[in-house]
Amino acid sequence: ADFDGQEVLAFAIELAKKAGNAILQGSQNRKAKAEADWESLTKKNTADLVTETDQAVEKLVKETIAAKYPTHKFIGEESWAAGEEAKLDDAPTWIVDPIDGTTNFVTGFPFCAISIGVAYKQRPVIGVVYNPFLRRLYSAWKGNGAYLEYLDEKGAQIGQPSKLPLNPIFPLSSLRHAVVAVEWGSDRTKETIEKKTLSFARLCGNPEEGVQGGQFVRGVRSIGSAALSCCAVAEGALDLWQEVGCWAWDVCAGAVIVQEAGGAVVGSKQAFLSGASKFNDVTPEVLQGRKYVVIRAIADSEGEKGI
Ligand code: LIP
Repeated sequence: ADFDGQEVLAFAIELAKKAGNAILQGSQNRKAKAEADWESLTKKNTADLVTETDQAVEKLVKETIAAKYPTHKFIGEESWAAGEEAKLDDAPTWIVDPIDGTTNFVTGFPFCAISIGVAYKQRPVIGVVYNPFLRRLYSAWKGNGAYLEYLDEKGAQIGQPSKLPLNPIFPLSSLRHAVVAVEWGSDRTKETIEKKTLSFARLCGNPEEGVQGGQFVRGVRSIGSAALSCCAVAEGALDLWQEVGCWAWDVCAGAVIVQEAGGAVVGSKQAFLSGASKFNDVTPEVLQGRKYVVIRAIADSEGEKGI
């Protein structure tokens, strides 16, 4: 076969550990550096950052992949920012965010990760997300389950059992019992922020309906990393995550992990219109659509009321 999923997964896991170490190294003094020179970190605006570490880690990952799999394609956040095209075709394509949660990385909020996804025939099939600060490594291969490993400082597994299968025990029965993550993103135009504020307000509650009758969710979070939000849904730590405006490299790996843990990934438009679980196919349009809802399996049709 031209694509050996098991081998690619094992390689991606080792690569994520290597990249994780580089991220940890790069985190020394990152804040002092940032305070000294915010301008040089800014991409499209002050809410959109890139650091030397993002670029160095992407280079490391890209070169290591090219040496092992010269025929595979590569789409990366920083390569794209530097002008490379990000076209998805049927070839195995690595879709990588060297540091997902760059703002967290700079400020030291320990929720950032290297996100390594692989799409084959335009569908995400391998996902590895590693948070080197909390030493949690999530991995999945389409059709073969999703796992969480806790690592020690040398990258070896710890704990008993050290590799947990991710399989949310019970599906979400109602949005009223849900802890939902949403993001403000880096697009701060009036139109976008107004729309997002409105949907956050709808999620949090309708004051006219009162506390008892309202449809509001139990809790709202924003953790600042799309990849880790997907993994949190896979773990059952979050019930739903929604974002408009992030990119394929933020979600490719997380999408496989969530699906293999029994959750669903859908484009925002489809979400809740006919039951998210019916759309659990990450088509190229969903992957590149920049609007995502990631959700634990829904137990009943409550979701059809929309959010
Ligand atoms: C970021 C995300 C974050 C999201 C931003 C951005 P970066 O990725 O993971 O959750 O709100 O839109 O895409 O820039 O830190 O790699």
